[in-house]
Amino acid sequence: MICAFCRATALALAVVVGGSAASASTYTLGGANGQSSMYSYVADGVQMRVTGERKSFFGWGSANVTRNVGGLGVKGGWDTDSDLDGFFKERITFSFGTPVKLDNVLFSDVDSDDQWDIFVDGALFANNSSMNAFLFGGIMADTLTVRASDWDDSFRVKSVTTRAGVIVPAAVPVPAAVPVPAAGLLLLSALVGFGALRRRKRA
Ligand SMILES: [Ca+2]
Ligand SMILES: [Ca+2]
Ligand SMILES: [Ca+2]
Repeated sequence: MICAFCRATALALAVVVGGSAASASTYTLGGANGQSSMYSYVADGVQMRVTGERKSFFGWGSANVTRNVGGLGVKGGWDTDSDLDGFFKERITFSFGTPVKLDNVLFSDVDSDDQWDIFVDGALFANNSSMNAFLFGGIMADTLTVRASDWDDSFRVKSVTTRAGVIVPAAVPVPAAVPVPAAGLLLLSALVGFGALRRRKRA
């Protein structure tokens, strides 16, 4: 039997989820089985390209993105695991056509030993996280990168959700303007000084 409080909480949660869904765009990544050097998705007119990489002795190199109903993974070389896995040090990058406000990313095929490192615009945002869905709080991003943290991590990226709304570029610091009275005084004293100089020259 479901307790009344639990049911009320579940209902409230459903309302919250339903409410936020109206103002968010979700890229659902799962689809027909396959692999490609790049997958492309569109949500609310914003294109998102997905590419994969794998780290070898020579550094990061491109690898195929794999797809199944559960979401996207990465596979390349001798890799037999089509998930995004840490054994072959794989990472997957989502590049947006225009900057977006990130809301969350959802993972699938997640076991208790799976963790991810998250990068926003190339900068580390979260290390060794197991938060699923991972919440971004609306941070602005051109790219989102997910990397398997350790050798034993193996999972898929199921969806990426962005928030609706006009993107306001980060404010550029502007030097403080000199208050008008002070500027006026400065100008006045300069003029007076200039005038005095001219009078002295003429004399
Ligand atoms: Ca893999
Ligand atoms: Ca797993
Ligand atoms: Ca792990």
